[in-house]
Amino acid sequence: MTARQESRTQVGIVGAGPAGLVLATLLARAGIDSVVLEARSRAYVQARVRAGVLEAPTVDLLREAGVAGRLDREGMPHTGISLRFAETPGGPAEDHRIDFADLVGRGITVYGQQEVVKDLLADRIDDAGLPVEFEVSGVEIHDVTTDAPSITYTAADGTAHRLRCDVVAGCDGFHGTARSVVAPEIVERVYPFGWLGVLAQAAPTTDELVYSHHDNGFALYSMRSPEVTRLYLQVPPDTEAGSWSEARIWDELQTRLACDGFTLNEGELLEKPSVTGMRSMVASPMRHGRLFLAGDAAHIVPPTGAKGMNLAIADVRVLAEAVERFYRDGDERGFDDYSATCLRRVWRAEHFSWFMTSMLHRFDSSTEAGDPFGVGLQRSQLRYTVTSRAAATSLAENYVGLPHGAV
Ligand code: RFL
Ligand code: PHB
Repeated sequence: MTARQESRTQVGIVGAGPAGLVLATLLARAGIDSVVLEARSRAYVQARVRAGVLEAPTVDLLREAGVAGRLDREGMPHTGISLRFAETPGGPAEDHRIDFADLVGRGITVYGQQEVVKDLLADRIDDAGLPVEFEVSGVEIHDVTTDAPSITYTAADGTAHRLRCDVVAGCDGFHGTARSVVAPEIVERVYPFGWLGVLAQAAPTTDELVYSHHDNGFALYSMRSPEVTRLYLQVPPDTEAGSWSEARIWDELQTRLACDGFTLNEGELLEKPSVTGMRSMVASPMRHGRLFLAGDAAHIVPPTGAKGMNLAIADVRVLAEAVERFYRDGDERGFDDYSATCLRRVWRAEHFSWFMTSMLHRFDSSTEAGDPFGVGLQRSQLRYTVTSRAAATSLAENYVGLPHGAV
């Protein structure tokens, strides 16, 4: 057996999703070296279709980091969303616009997560020549309770490596391994449904996202560009994406999104439909010694509040500041505060995502008797949200994103 190749950096980052790549960018801007280790190929991570909504503080951060050039040119600024529902069961649905600009003076930007990832990889690899190792396997994190942790892994060419560092960032997502090294307490809730998502070559017919509460279940109307629509349907949790024909998907979208004056353009599906389970999960603490968890590795929200990627980016802002303080002043207080600081924002987003999920989905589709009391509560909450300026402002403030450090 050949010996492991040894190398050293300041921060070893596991995972090249939004958390790992934004962290690497912020550290580079502060003159701190890092190496990013990623299990998948560059092409794969650049093509993975996921989030679409950037909060205002996320856009601010990407601008400050100097990686928002294309986002500013191609991102679609939105100043509101619509909640669509019928006043009475079985009645005609109506749109109720939540006007973010009027209510909180800020908006969101619709820009695909994979576009953010492409921009960050281009900045790091193509422009700055900094390291991201793709297609690594067998990642193991060692000695995190000492001040000399390391990461062992097998590189794409089969060679064995040990990366020595001062700090390890576990940015390896929900299915990663870093969380097990921290061994945090986990609290979670699994919802009795999933989302079937499709990406279609079809021009959006409204400028804004539509969240539709319908007797058949929830539907979401979103977009990626002036030519591409992104759509989701609530489905039973164990649904095989392949069991829904294209015709059935469009039929159900037409039914659940039907509203006077609204047309849903249909078009060729640009990728196979996929089903995502819906869960809430919080791991705490988010740190063990010199290992820090960030993003989906530490917490999951159901996508109804559009918070997952934004939370991942908020975590690594806190981590980058703590690491900077450590190298600048030898001060570890940022490390000590990391978990509690992040978890305050995490729990706010958990609550908001749970609230949006609870208000908009059908929870009773599996039982014949249904849950008329639950539906009555949902309708009441929807009405209250669209008729009370205070309630609408609360939704708007959470949706566009509370300022970093505000909670
Ligand atoms: P990621 O993006 O999962 O990245 C983790 C990376 O780690 C790699 N990895 C490993 N690398 C090395 N060794 C290992 N052992 C490894 N194990 C894993 C993985 O290959 C991957 O590249 O986590 P990160 O960076 O924390 O980012 C989180 C976001 O991706 C996630 O929260 C969002 O996609 C959630 N989300 C949404 N978030 C929003 O802010 N707004 C939205 O509108 C939104 N919509 C969504 C969503 C997620 C969805 N799905 C599919 C889960 C809509 C959907 C349908
Ligand atoms: C998306 O465009 O993928 C999207 C938008 C809003 C959400 C979730 C996903 O709440």
